Formats: sequence, C-alpha cells, structure tokens
Amino acid sequence: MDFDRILVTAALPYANGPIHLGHLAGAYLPADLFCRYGRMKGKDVVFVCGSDEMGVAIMVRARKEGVEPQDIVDRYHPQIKEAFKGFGMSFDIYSRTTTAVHAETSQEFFRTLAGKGIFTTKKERQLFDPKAGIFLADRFVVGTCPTCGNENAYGDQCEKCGSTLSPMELLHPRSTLSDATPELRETTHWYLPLGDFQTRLENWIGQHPEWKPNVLGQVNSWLKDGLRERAITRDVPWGVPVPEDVAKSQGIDASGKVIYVWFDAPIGYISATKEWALEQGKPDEWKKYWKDEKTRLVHFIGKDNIVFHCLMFPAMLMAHEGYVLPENVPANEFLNIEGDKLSTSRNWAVWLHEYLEEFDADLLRYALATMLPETKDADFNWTEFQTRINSELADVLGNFVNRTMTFAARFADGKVPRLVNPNDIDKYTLKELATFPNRIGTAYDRYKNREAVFETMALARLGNKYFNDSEPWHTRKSNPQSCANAIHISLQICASLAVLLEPLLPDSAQKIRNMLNLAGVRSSMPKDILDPTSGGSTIGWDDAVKPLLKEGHVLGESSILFTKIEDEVIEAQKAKLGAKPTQMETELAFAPLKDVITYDDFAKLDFRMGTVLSAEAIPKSKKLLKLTIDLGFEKRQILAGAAEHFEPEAMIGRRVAIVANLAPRLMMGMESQGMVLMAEGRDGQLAIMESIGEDGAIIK
Ligand code: B3M
Ligand code: ZN
Repeated sequence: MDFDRILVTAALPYANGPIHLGHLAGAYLPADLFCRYGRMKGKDVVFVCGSDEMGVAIMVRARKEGVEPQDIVDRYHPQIKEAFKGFGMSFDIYSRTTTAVHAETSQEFFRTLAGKGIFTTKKERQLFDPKAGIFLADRFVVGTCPTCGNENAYGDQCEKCGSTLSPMELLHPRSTLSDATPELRETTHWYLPLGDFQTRLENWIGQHPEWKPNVLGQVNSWLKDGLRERAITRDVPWGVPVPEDVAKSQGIDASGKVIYVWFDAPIGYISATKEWALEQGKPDEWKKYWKDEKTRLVHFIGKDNIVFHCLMFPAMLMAHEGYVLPENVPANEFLNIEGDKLSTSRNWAVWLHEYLEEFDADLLRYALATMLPETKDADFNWTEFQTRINSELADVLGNFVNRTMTFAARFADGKVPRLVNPNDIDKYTLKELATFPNRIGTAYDRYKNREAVFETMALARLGNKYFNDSEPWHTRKSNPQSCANAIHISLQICASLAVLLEPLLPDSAQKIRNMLNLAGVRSSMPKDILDPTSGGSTIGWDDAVKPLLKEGHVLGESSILFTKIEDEVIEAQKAKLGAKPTQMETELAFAPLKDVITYDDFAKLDFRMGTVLSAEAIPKSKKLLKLTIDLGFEKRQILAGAAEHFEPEAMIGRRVAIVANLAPRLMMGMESQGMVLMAEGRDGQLAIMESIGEDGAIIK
C-alpha cells in the first residue's frame, strides 16, 4: 500500500516525574529516528506527542507531596518538554491533556460512542476507602495479581505480567491512600464491551503478520483469552468529566465521575493533531491525518502499553467509524540499567535532564540506539556507552572525517580536488557508497534501528578502509593525482554521511556539513523549524547515493567531532545509580523561622486577592513572568519570579494573593507594582496560594 502521509505518535508520558532512559529506549528515540528519516526522504510526516496529565498516577504523586494534581502537571510538563527538546525530539507538537481542545475532543468521542449505543452501564459495588473518602480506582489500590501472584499489582494493571485488571480482581486489596480496610460501596459506571469487537480486531490483526513478534505475541494471547469489557469511567476527582448530557439522558448522576485515563489518553493523539492544525492556521488539516486512508499511522510505545494501543484504542476507533487504524505499533521491550531492572523509587535510573547537564544529546542518541530493546529486554551500561563513544564515534567516524579534512586542507588547498582516472578501489568505493541510503533507509523503515546504526557506521568504516588502502600519505609524493582522488572520494563519503547521519546524530551531521561547507541539505525537523542555513533544501536522503560535492568546492573550517570520555567520568555516572534518593524523595531541611515581629509590623502589610488576567514570558529573562492582575478596583502589572515553575498560560485565570502596598520597583526596564505570594517548598518548587474571596478582598 502506498501512503501519502505519515502520522507518528509516541506514548504520552505521565507528567508525574522526569523522563529517564527507559522512556527514551521504549518509545521516543525509535519514534524520532523514524520521523527524521521520513522527513529526509521527503515524506509528509507529522509527529505528535504530549504529556498525559490525567489519571490516578498524577493524583498519587500529588497526594505524596501534599499539593494539587494541577501543581504536579504544571511542574513536570515544562520539565519533560524541555528535556525532550534537549534530546532532539523532533515533535511537530508536544501538547498536554489538560487543554480545552483535549477535554472537548475526548468528551465528543465519548458522546459519539454513547450515542451509537456502544457502551454498557453497570451499577455495582466497588472498593471504597472510608478514611480517604474515595473509591479505590487504578493505582489507589494494590494487591496480589490473580494471574502471576505479584503482590504489588495495581488496580488497573499488573506491571509484572502485563495483565489488565480491575480493583475487584485483586486478591488482598490494600488502599495506597490510608491504612483503612477497603469497604464495598455501590456506584455506576460505563463499560466498553471489548468482546463485541473481538472478531473485527482478530481480522484486522490477521492482516498484519509483519508486526513485531513481541507485539503479535502479546496481542494474540489476549485475543486467545477472549476480550472482556473494560470500565471506562471512574469516581475520582481528577480527569476529563463524563459529559453531563450523556449521563442525564441515561438517568445517571455524572457528578464526580471522570473518563478513565486510558480512554482519554490515546484520544490525546487526536487532540494534539487538532492543536497542531490550529497552529498551522489550517484547523481542518488534522482530519487528513486521521481520516484519510492514505495515512500511515504508527504508534511508538513501550511493551506495557501494547494492549491499549493494539486492542482498546483500535476498538474505540472502529466504534467511532471514519478513523484510520494504526498501520503498525512497533513496541519495544524494557531497558535494564547496569544489569538491574530500572526503578525510579530506588533511583536506579538515568534521568535525561541530568544526563544533558553533562553530555551532548548525540552521544546518548548513538549509544542508546545500539542498545535498543527491539526484540527482547536489553541492558544499558555506562562502560558500553563509553566504548561506543570512544571506539566508534571518536575512533571510526570522528577519525575518518578528521583525517579527510586535514588532508584536504594540507594537500588540496581546502578545496575538493578533481577526480581523474579513478582506479579499481576508487570505483568500487563509489559503487559501495551508492548502496548506503537504501541499506540504512530500509532498516529505519522496518523499525530496525540497531541495524540502521550498524549500516550507518559501516559507511564510516568503508571510508576509513578506503583511506587506509589508498594511502594518500604515500601517494602525495609518488602519485599526486592518486592522492587527489583519495581526498576527493573521502570527501564525498563525508558528504553522504552528513546526510545519512541526520536522523541518528543531528547535531554532528550539522557539524560535518559546516566543515564541508555543504548547504541545501533537507532538514529532518518539522517544516516550520527548517534549518535556515539549508538554503533551498534540495539534497534529500536518496541524493546521498552520489557524490554531493563539486570539484573545486571550497571547504569550511575543520573542528573536532567527538572527544573521548575518560574512565573517571564513567565511574562518576555509575556511582550516581541508586546512590542518592531522587530529588523528590530527599528529606530537605525546613528554613529556620525569622525574628518575631509585632502586630503593628504585620498590620502595615496590605494583602489583597486578585485574578491573573494575562501572563507572558519576558524575552531575555529566565525567571520573570509579566502578569496583569485584577484587584477588582484596579489592575496591576506585576513581575513575578515564577517563569521556571509555571507556563504563562497556566497562570491565566488563577486566583492569587498579592502584597498590594509594596513600593513599585523597576525590573528589566518594567515596573512591578506589587508581589504575588507563593509557597516555596523545601526543594525550591513554587506553588500558588489560591484562595477564595472576591477580587480586592483584604487578607488579614
Ligand atoms: N501515560 C502510560 C505510560 O506512560 C501512559 C501512556 C499513554 S499513551 C496514550 O506508560
Ligand atoms: Zn501479574
């Protein structure tokens, strides 16, 4: 089947903690390689992702820290977005599931399915925590998995054996919120009867024998067991509300009921595509990507999400009608770290934002791509990371580019010399060169990233071998034309590498292009973030089959591509593993109390309530946000040091307490007419003190 466009999704990470290597190896690096390769091929690629901000996982984190779910997602969403950017994720959009578009889109989806009579509803008794006053959905309850005996299975899924569960199926259920013994209470919920879709799903999966065996294995065992109904609503205080009109028409009280996170999260892919289309100024453009048969829809995920992407979401799409189904779901297995299972609570993890403080993104992209858990669980270890960088990137790729550039500068006047009367090795090498775009590309296209990396490095190895065999250091005296030919062909290999390395090592590929002074290479980034130096972008993936540099072309400045990593650096990374608790778990000391003041001192302060009318980032300031605050009787401009903690949009409409009689101050050339009160946690995190009372109300 020929496709006109490719829509790629990568699992929406829960915004309840930072991104680690396990995430990257499961979904994100493979997705990014695939998208960047597709764009280099000249394909119409849209790559959507965003933070999963609903669900009990967020509430659990919030309860642990004594803050609101909104505070958690407002903290982690920007952090995750930033870390992904640093790693080079080429998303067309990175959204979040707390947007209005998402709420509308998922409610509409729910409404449509309800309208078609797809759902069933059931009144039944469910686990309730009398102390916490809440129904024990999903991760609020743990117990023994009836399938594998794991004693810490969650109420929605056993992470050990992958079974999806409901709280009532758990043996010995315990609340994670209090020590109270769960009681049974009556409640009504909506269900998606997956069994009704069994045949259709079987037929559809049957048309995809090419899917990865690890994915088909899981899917087929689910199908063999027979699909059961799944509750798709919850009684919890955080989530997309069940549409009231739907509930009302069925005579059910919707208050306090939200849509289950695994129902709304995949719809998040659709909402993100809608938001992307809006940003493009073509609000209907999303439909093409979701509804036109000529779309190749690919979901990149980790293995724990297989059932939701291969059965539940497709069933939802089938039920709705009019949507394309995924063409592939190339799920990866798990990544262990230094031979041990990754665990965030034990800090047995490598955190992306910490990695990026010390190393370049390209190094991790490369090393991780060689260790991806494509067919079975794989292991990341720092020594192998070091070896990959030192003996492959530095010794093979870096060395080849470096020696070619050095010879060109010294013996060819910094230009591309003419190729005259090529000998057999020359001809063989050019012929070999021509095979690489297809060899590497086919591997990417088939989700065989490890193979793609291997093939890419094979081109650098070919370059090194060619350079060694043609011995330009000898021939430069004995046969200058042969030396010139060797430099010519080596430079052409470098130029092809500068294109073919783009998906894997985008920054290094750009560096090589700068060295070669090679312009016009197509960008692997989304169209609107085109590389400004790429001129007309005429050189794409397949152009790398042939020599890209003209004779006489003037080369750029040479620079070092990769520096070797010392043993001490690697030892320091290993020592970090499991050693210190994560920042979140650290018991930090409270600040000491300040000196005593009198009531009169206090009475001088004028605190007022207000509402944030507008909020915007201040260019060149990392810390400050410019806020306009309505005090009821007047409006104030206040510069708040909150930019590192809140996205401007997240501030708009929030109620805040301010110090209203603070002398105005000039900051960044602007007047700040007061101060917003915020609570600073021991970890330096800020939270807004939201409160009731009308605007202008006095706080005393
Ligand atoms: N947030 C689970 C996870 O992070 C979930 C993925 C949603 S994809 C639509 O593993
Ligand atoms: Zn289990």
